[in-house]
Amino acid sequence: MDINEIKLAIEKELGACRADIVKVVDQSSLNDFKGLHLGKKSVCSALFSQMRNVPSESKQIVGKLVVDLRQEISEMFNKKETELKNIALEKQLQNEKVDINLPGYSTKLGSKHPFFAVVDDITDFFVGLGYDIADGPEVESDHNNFEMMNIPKDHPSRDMQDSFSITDELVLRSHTSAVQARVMAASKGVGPIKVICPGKVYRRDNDATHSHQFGQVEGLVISEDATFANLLETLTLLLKHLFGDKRKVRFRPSYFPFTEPSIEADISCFECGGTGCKFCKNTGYIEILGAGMVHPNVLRLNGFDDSKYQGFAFGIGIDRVAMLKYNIDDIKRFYTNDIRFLSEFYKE
Ligand code: FA5
Repeated sequence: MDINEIKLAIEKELGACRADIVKVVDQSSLNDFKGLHLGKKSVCSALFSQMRNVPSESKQIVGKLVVDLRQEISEMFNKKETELKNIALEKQLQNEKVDINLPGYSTKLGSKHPFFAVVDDITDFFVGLGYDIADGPEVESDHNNFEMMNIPKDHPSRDMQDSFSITDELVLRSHTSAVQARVMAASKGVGPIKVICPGKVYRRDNDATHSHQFGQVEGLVISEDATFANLLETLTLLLKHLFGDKRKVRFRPSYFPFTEPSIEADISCFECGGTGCKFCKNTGYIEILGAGMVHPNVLRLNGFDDSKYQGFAFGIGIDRVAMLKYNIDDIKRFYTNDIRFLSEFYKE
């Protein structure tokens, strides 16, 4: 082949390529194009193999022409390949298109249940005074719930808290005082102890201010010098923190088998403000907590030397605090899941 014939063949091949590339519409026709014009049997390959017959003085010129031809065809191929990829991508984007004009779903944010708002408030208050937080199970041994709290089996003082028995030795705990026994056992007779124990408790009770399930926060302080004055100061600070100065607080002597002396604290009634009504059984006050100096028997039973250590303890009713704080008329509202009640505590 002389140089003119080669030039002619290149022109012809380029013309064929230009005509073929416009017919390429998908990957398969693109593959055919590649096979035909860049493959082993293509004009390009044939021209390369003809190179050995080209006279040496023309080799350089002819070689460049053939290399340029292959480059031009490759560019046609690459351009088409990119074009097809873009078309496919565009199609995919169209299919996955999100209509941002659709209105979104608005989610209503809830708020803390009033019961847990009170638990958190009381917990924060005591953590601020340097108390630790302890926990215990709701299914508790008779031993921890009663016996270690100086309430022996068959003793009349058991009547104060009628619990739900699971077996003779297991009960649903009737007060968070059961955690006292656990904390004291873990301390192995060595003080000081300064803990609160928030949790749920169960009793056979049922009226507007008494439920079969309710919450308490127990407090226990044992040291060589904890006094009754410290107890009164702690409780006064707590009740002021919870209810402010408006509600009247009164302490009165009481009885608990695990404390001596014992007291109870009442808050003026949320319904009548202290004049007397059906909620406060005409007393003007609602009982909120029990407390006292830890009974020496409890110290001894739980491994503490009562000639060295003394302490105080208290148990606050969480639901009662919430009722008085938020003027809630029936304790059962806390767990009947009435959304109208709960939505009163939503923050918009
Ligand atoms: C006790 O449970 C003692 N363990 C508290 C205590 C701890 C005293 C440490 C001394 C030392 P009481 O039974 O009074 O005490 O209950 C304490 C508080 O729990 C009550 O003041 C009241 O606020 C709440 N409470 C009691 N029974 C119910 C009930 N059925 N429903 C809702 N709250 C209740």
